[in-house]
Amino acid sequence: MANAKLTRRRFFCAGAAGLGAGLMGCDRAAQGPAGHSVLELAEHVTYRAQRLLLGANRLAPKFSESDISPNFKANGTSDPPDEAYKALATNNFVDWRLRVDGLVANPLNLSLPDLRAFPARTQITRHDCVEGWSCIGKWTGPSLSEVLARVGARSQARFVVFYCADTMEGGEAAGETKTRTTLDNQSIRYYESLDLIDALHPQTILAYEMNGEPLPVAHGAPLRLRVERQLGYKMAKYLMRIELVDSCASIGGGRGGYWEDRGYDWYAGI
Ligand SMILES: Nc1nc2c(c(=O)[nH]1)N[C@H]1C(S)=C(S)[C@@H](COP(=O)(O)O)O[C@H]1N2
Ligand SMILES: [Mo]
Repeated sequence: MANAKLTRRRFFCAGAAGLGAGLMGCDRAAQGPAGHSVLELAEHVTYRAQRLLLGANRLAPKFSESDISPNFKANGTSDPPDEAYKALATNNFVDWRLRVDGLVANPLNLSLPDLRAFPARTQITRHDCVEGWSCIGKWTGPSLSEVLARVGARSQARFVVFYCADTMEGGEAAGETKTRTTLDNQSIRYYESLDLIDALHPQTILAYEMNGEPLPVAHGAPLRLRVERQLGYKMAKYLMRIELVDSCASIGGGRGGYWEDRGYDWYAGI
């Protein structure tokens, strides 16, 4: 298994040098979201090669209404412990806003009605979790590309970072609130990131509906990311903020996502 992976990576690395030359400058190909180590470079070249072989705009398979899973599993956080989130949920997310900022011309705070005013896209797709289960669901919401067009991404922007409401470690979830030092007090929330190729992909949407109903809390209310050609952990739930950046190195553990900081691949293409 390990050997096969290594061989595959070698093949991709070798292939990428030739295939990529005409499409991507070396400087660009050499930059992963997390920096410039040799390992990160290898991972980056691998995903670049996969994209070249599979096509950057390849669509994820679509399914029909009858394929929709009657019980879509909820995974990871299914009921955020954070008081601020609970207050928003109690009030039916009337006061919730999505902050969109960073390397943009016009930062915005978008309410749910603001998001519903964008052209909506509906897609029935299969969600594949790295743990080995899959479920099929129907998702509705604006294309991320429409929202990014509204804020006007600057040319330096290379990654889109998604910040979530749910504390994973060290915060209210741990049941401590008062007696910690400033450092301990930093609660770690779920976050994720995409490069612009996946961010602008037509099936990458900000979903406020699941199976024709407002997104339930267990699945990320009021808004979650759907990025249909990647594994489940990329699909950030409980979105609070989207930031355009030129590097993820200074965010969280620096590897582009909560699970990435704990060893998962940043590029989780399927
Ligand atoms: N904010 C947040 N987003 C998250 C998670 C999480 O724990 N918190 N878990 C991820 C994982 S591992 C999966 S498989 C999917 C699960 O989505 P679901 O609950 O709709 O099945 O959400 C992803 N997004
Ligand atoms: Mo997952």
